[in-house]
Amino acid sequence: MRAYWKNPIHLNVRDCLIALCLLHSGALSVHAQTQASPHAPIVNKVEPPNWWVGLTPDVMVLLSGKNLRATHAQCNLQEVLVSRTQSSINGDYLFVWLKFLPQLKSGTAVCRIITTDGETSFEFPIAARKQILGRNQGLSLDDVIYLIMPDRFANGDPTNDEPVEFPGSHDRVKPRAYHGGDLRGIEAHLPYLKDLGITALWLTPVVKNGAPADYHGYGAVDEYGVDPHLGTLKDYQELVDAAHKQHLKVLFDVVPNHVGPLNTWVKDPPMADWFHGTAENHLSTFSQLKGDFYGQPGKKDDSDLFEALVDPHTPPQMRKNLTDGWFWGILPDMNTENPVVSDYLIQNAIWWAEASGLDGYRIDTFAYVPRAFWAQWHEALRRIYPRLSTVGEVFHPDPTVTSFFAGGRKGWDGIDTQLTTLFDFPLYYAMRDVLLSGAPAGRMTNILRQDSLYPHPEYLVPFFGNHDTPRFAGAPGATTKKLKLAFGLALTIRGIPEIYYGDEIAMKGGADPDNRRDFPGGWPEDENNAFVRTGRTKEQQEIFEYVQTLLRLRRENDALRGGKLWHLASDDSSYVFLRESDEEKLVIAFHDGANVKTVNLSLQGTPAEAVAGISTIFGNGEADLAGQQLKLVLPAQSLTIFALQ
Ligand SMILES: [Ca+2]
Ligand SMILES: [Ca+2]
Repeated sequence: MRAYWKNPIHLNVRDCLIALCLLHSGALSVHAQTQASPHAPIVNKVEPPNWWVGLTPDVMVLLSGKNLRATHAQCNLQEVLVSRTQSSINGDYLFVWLKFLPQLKSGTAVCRIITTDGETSFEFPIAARKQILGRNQGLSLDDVIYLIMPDRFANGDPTNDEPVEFPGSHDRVKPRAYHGGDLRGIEAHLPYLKDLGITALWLTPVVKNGAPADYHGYGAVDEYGVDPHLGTLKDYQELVDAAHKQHLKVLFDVVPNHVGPLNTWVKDPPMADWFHGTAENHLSTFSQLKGDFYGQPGKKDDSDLFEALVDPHTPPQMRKNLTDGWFWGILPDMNTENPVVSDYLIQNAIWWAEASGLDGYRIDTFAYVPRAFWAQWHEALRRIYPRLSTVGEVFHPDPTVTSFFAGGRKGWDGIDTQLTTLFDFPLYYAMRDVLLSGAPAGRMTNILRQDSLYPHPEYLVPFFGNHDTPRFAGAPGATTKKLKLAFGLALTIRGIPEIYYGDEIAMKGGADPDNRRDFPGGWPEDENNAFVRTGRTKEQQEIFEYVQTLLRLRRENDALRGGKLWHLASDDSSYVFLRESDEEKLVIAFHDGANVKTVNLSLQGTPAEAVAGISTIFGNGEADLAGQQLKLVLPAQSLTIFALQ
């Protein structure tokens, strides 16, 4: 970027020297102020720290510091106008609304802040945008997502294991401490992920967190900084670039609902209504309604009662805990109804998209944020990044609940969230119930029949595990065969599947944090390195190859990716379905019973009625086609894929 000085009259000589020096060194963008008065203004932080030409017509800058009750603000670039400012009552914050004139070129604006007690300035670099090609791509039906918790995957840089500002935070023995995994570790293992066959990464949040137990990333203290345990912004940018070069996409885990309890905003918010409530006085997300409100006494699943959010008959008061409460009673809840908060969060998402080239957002705690915000947030992002995908977390077993949050049509409230798609939590619950608790296989068919509730069910994200659920392989009743069945279903059913890191090598573990163990081989001192074949146990290799083969079949067979799903048979122990594309028809036969099973079915009246032959392309099931009569012989606990000719 290039600096130029159209209006130097507002700068004194020292300001100019400091600014030029900083520009040359690429260092800090905040100047020390020049006055000696103890009441003189000080800027410690500028959010966003920079912006881009032609991205938006204006930007709202949040300055943090001291004595920022500005009487006047002006930038040295003629094309950057200060349209208004607003300081917090205590002077610790100043919002500066900048307007960009169309002729603005790249450069660094130096903006002066004048108060009754002195003046200071801050730098605001405005760069040309990078080539758009290959960035901000969005997901497609060809994608398979791989979820990584960066602290637990691979340690690519031992020097950041315990940053100076976080003494005592690193200890691999403690399940809730930082373990040293980082962004460079992920970059170093992209070839492993390519070899496995996934196409997109979802990393749990990379923003800076504050507590020694925040290795998971969901307690932000700086919305514009990469956590120093994980690396730097440059590391993140390089990771996204490296992923793109290898045709892998990257999803950013964004958390507009809340920040961490240690965020400085909690004790000193930029506005009185920055959060829903205060540290001393706030609601919690625990629903005030109990399960019996909807006839579910003794409700066992661990989801909140989102029914109240989708129910047109609940008065706002019955929904308030969920939308305005602090998550678990501890995570400060952003007041997205405040337009300044909303703008802050929207700009933050635009900034990460532009700064890194990321391809989409996984959106945390989606249901806990008022829906009007999501409409605004998506609209602002899509204006710039029309292809950007968003995947919402609505942790709930009922499709009538989850589908309410899907974008593409308005709900009873007149709002279209514009969310691209959702994680298929209802199918997750059904798959686990079927595979681990002996529920009938038809439970899954019962979920799939409700696909009509979604505008685009083909984009749903099926999965059987993530960072918030006990490891499948560690669950009671899990076996290698069961794990294979879980992969078999998740990777052949409709949608864009998600795989949780380490499930491909049968990593074990119970509930959080035991489900977030270190990937073996990610640390130089590890005894076994499961990233390479020679380091895997027989069981690990068996699962790895199973997943790898299924992912290869997905690449080779478009019916497995975007093909239409047709039920062929469903009962207590089996589910047989057809995936149909223009080019091909595949039959997938899932059988969870303890004995071999013969399934006889007629293809008459199905899209497969005119086929002439059938052959097994995956698994050990056998098929015999006589006219339109199909006979399948399915081994105990097996998944077979047949190609129809
Ligand atoms: Ca490290
Ligand atoms: Ca909320």
